[in-house]
Amino acid sequence: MSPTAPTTRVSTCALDCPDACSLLVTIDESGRATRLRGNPNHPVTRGFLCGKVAQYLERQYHPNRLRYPIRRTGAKGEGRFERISWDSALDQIASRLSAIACDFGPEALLPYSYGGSMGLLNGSGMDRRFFHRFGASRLDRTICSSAGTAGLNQTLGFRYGTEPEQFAHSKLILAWGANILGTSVHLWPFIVEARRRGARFYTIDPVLQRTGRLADKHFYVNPGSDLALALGLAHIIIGENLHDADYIARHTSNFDRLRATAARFTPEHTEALTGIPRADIIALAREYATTRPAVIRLNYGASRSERGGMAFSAVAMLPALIGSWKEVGGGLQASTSQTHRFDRAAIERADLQLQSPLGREARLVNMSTLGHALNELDNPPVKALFVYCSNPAAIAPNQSAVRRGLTRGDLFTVVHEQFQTDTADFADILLPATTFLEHTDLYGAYGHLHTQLARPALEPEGEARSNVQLFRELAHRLGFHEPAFHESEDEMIRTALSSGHEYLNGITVESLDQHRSIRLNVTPNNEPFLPFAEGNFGTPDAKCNLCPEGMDYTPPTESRHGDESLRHRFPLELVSPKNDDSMNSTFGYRADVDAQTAQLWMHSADAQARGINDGDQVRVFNERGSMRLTAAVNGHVRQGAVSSPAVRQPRMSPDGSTANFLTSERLTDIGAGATFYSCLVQVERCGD
Ligand SMILES: Nc1nc2c(c(=O)[nH]1)N[C@H]1C(S)=C(S)[C@@H](COP(=O)(O)OP(=O)(O)OC[C@H]3O[C@@H](n4cnc5c(=O)[nH]c(N)nc54)[C@H](O)[C@@H]3O)O[C@H]1N2
Ligand SMILES: Nc1nc2c(c(=O)[nH]1)N[C@H]1C(S)=C(S)[C@@H](COP(=O)(O)OP(=O)(O)OC[C@H]3O[C@@H](n4cnc5c(=O)[nH]c(N)nc54)[C@H](O)[C@@H]3O)O[C@H]1N2
Ligand code: SF4
Ligand SMILES: [Mo]
Repeated sequence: MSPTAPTTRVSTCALDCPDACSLLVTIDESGRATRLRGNPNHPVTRGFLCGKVAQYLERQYHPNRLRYPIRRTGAKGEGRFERISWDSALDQIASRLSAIACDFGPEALLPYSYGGSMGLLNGSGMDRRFFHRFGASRLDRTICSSAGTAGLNQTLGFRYGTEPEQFAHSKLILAWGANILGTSVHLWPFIVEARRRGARFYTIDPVLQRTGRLADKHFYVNPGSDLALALGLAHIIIGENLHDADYIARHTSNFDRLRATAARFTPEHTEALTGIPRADIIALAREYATTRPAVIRLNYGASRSERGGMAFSAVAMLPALIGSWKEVGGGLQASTSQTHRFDRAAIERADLQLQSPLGREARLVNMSTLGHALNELDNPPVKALFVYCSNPAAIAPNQSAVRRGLTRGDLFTVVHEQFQTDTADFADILLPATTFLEHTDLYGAYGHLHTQLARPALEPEGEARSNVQLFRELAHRLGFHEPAFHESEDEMIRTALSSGHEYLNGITVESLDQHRSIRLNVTPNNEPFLPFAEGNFGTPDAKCNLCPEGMDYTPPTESRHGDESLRHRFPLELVSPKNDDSMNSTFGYRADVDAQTAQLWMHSADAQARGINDGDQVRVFNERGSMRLTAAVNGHVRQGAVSSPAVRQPRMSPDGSTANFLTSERLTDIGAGATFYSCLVQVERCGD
C-alpha cells in the first residue's frame, strides 16, 4: 500500500464524539503518516480538528502501542506479559471459552465494550454477531447515553435533532449540560456565526467550563436539578401564555398534565431546588419563549444524575411548548444518531442467539454495575470477560468493586486494545487492536447528518488486527459457519445501507467511496432538515409527549437536597465531567492530560471553610473510596459542588485512585444509566 510520492488520504475520526470529523492524512513515500488535519471540504469539520486528535499521530506511532498478542505471566493487575503468536492466542481463547460454556453455560461469558470506535462494523458489528452466536450474556450499554435516550424516546420518539449548520441562524442558543468547546467543538463556529448576527449564547451547568466563560450568561445549576428547572421554565411560559397553542394542539400530548405538574414549580420553589435566582428563571423563560428562533444544545452531561432520564424528557419538551421546531435554527439537538438509518438488526444479528447452545435470548447485564456483575452475579456467575473498545478499570463507577472482580483468580479475561490500559493489566490474554487510521468502517454521527466511509489510510502497526478481523477469526475457531461470519467489510457496509429507509437513498458503498461523506437524504437540495415542523414525532401517537407518566421532581439521593444522613457526612456534590483535552480515558497517558485530571475545582467558600488554599493537596472521600488531588480554588464551580475533570487513568495517579473510586453503581430514574454526577463527598486538606 506504500505510495511512491507523498499522498493524502481521507479518513474519519472514530472517537466517541458527536462531530465525527473527516480527516486528511498526509503520507510520505514510506507509507508513514506525517500530518493529520481536518478536511476543509467537510461541511461540519470545516478544516480543523480538536486539540486531542490534532496530535493523534503521537498516539498512532507511540512506543507503548500494543503491537503483538501477549499472555499474562505476572499476577493480575501487575502488567507482566510474554509474547505469543496470534494463532496461539486465538486457540487459547477458543478453548477456554468453550470449556467455560460447557461447564457454566454460554452466559458465563460477558462482553464489555463501549465507545473506543464509533464505526459500525468495529464498534457494534462483527463482535455482536459473535457474542450472539456464542449465547453470551448481552451487555446493556448504559454507561453514557441510555438515560438520555430513554428520555428522548418517551418525549420525541426519535433521536433526531437540529443539525449543526442551522445553529448559525439561531437568535438564542442554550447550551444545557453541554460543554461545547470541550466535547463537540465543531458546533462552535456556527455559534460564533450566529452571535456575529446578534444571537445570545447561554450555558446551564454546575461548572463554569471554557464554554461558559465565553457565554453571554452562565446559569450555575445544582447538579441533578435540570428537571426542576425545565418545569420551572414551563411554569412561566404557560402561566404567561407564551406557549404556542396551535402547535401544542396539533402536535403534542399531555399538555394538561404538564400544566398541572408545572404549576407547582413556582419561581420560588424552582430557585430553592436549582439554586438559580428566581429573577433569572423568569427572565430566561420569557426570553426563550419570545426569541425566534431559539435552539437548545442539550448534551448528556445533564443526564448523568439520578433524575437524568426525566430531565432529558423535560428539556426536550420545551421546543414543542414554544413551537420552535417549525423554524430553521430552532428546535433542539441532543443526538442525531437515529437519522443515520442503518439496518442495525442485520448488522448485529440478535437472531443468531437462537442458533447458540443457549437457544434463546441471553440475559442482559448492565455495564454500569460491572462491580456487581463480577462479584455478585449468579446462575451463572461471570467466568469470562471479553473487553474491547473500552477501559472499564478506569471508566466504570465504583472501581473498588470493579477491581475486586477483575482480580478474581477464576475469571478469564481477554482484552483487545491499542494500549496497555488499566484494564489491560488484568488481562489473561491481551490482543493488539488497529486504530481507525488502519481499518475500514462506516460512520454515522450523533452530532450531524453526514454519513461517512473510511478506508485504511495506514498499514496496521505490528500485528494489530481490527475488531472485525478478530471476531471473524474467533468465530471460525469456534466452528460458527453461518454466512454472517464470512462477510467482508464491504458486504457488511452494503447490509447496513440496505435498510430501505429514504434517508439513505443514494448512499451506497460506491458513492461513499467516491465522496467519503454524504449528507443524509433528509430533504431535497440540501434544504434545512426540520424533523418535527409538522409533528411526525416517533412516539406511538406521533405527538411530542409533553409530560410522560411519572414526570415530577425529587432531588437525587446523593445531592444537597438528598438523603440527610449522607449529606451530613458528605456535604459536597462531586461532578467529574469530561476534560477538554481528554477522550474519556483514552489520552490519559499524556502527562499534561493527567495533570488536568489531577485537579479538584472548588468554590472559595467551600475551600475556606476547610482551610484549603489553591494548590493544596486534598483528600476527597466518601464511603466507597478516596482520592488525592490538587485543589484549584478557581471560582469555576457552584458553591456546594466540586469538580474533578475526567476520566483519569488510575495507573497515572500516585495513589492509584480516581473519581470513579467514589462514584456509585446507582442507576438513573429511567434508562438504567450510570449516575456519575450524583455523588456526595467530603474534602479535607492533606497534612504537610
Ligand atoms: N474533550 C472531550 N470531548 C469528549 C469526551 C471527552 O472525554 N473529552 N467524551 C465524549 C463522550 S463519551 C461524550 S458522552 C460527550 C459528552 O459531552 P457532554 O455531555 O458535553 O460532556 P459532559 O462532560 O458529560 O457534560 C457536559 C457538562 O454538563 C455539566 N453537568 C454535570 N452535571 C450536570 C447537571 O446535573 N446539569 C447540567 N445542566 N449540567 C451538568 C458538566 O459540568 C459538563 O460541563 O463528549 C464526547 N467528547
Ligand atoms: N467519572 C466519570 N466516568 C465516566 C464518564 C465521566 O464523565 N465521568 N463518562 C462516561 C462516558 S459518557 C463514557 S462514554 C464512558 C467511556 O468509556 P470507554 O468507551 O471505555 O472510553 P475510553 O476510556 O475512551 O476507552 C476506549 C478504549 O477503546 C480503545 N479502542 C479504540 N479503538 C479501538 C478499536 O478499534 N478496537 C479496540 N478493541 N479498542 C479500541 C482505546 O484504546 C481505549 O482504551 O466513560 C464513562 N465514565
Ligand atoms: S474527537 Fe471529535 S472533534 Fe476531535 S477530531 Fe474526533 S470527531 Fe473531531
Ligand atoms: Mo459518552
